[in-house]
Amino acid sequence: MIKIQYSSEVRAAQAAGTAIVALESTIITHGMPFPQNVEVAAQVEQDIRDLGATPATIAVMQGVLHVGLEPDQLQSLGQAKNVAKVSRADMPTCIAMGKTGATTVAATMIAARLADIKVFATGGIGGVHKGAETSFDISADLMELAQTEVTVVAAGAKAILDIPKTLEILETQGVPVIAYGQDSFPAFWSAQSDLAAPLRMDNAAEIARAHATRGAMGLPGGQLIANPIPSDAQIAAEVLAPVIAQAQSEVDAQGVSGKAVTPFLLQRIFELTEGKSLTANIALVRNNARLAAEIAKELVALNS
Ligand code: PSU
Ligand code: MN
Repeated sequence: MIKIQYSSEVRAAQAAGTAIVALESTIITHGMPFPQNVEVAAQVEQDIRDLGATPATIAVMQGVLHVGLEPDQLQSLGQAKNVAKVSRADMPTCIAMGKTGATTVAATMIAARLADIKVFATGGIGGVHKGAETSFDISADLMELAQTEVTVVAAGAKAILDIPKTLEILETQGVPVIAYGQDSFPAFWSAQSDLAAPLRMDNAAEIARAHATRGAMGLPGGQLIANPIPSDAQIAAEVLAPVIAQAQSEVDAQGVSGKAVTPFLLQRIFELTEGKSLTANIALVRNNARLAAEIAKELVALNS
């Protein structure tokens, strides 16, 4: 078994059998600028603690897989330059070479399962990129959801992605996509989209039971919980559409490809909205962390 370095609070929660929520670190290093990235990461952790659960931010630091970061480790990761973005393909190589890497949704799910953590909160997942019919750019996050038993709470997917194709891949892969408390699939910056979500649940206990039922049936894979952004934090789709179109045209013009695409788009959208995208992002990540904490607590209750 791979060596895992647990934070002191995660170790205590594991010993006590209390609820733990995994958090990713690519959102810290490649999704938000310093210093807001560290402030938000610390705030999201505190939101989880305030609900009586324990946060476990996941990252590879100098070749060691960390599940839960101490405050000084979070600080140094948030300020580090040239941190690798590690997904399923890169996490073992990053560990083997003694490097530092921030984990994507896929890699965070892998680490969460190794640590027996069942629930994970993030902002948005990776998905099928626009133009995937020629670029073949489909995030490894989708295949991870099909094979790793973690419930992932996200605010849907960003409009930088082709959302209908993303939903189709998830359906093909047998991933339950569950909108929380509404019928439509949320569109990250907007609570509603004109796409119906495949499934709907209205409380954390139902989501926990569905997670446990999948496990009891021996089905591999997790669940995607699509939690709408709080209505007061939304940004209208009309405002973002031209921004996304511009960012996407820069990707095409500059030949950005592979794992650089998503960080490039996120950074350009932040710049082009003069930071407004970040304010919305913070509100929805915190909202997702709170729902994840409730689901994790329900799972503990089910198993006791
Ligand atoms: N989408 C967002 N914010 C993010 C990411 C995606 O709205 O921070 C990050 C996550 O870590 C996700 C990764 O797992 O980007 C997906 O990258 P790719 O598209 O290269 O698989
Ligand atoms: Mn990609």
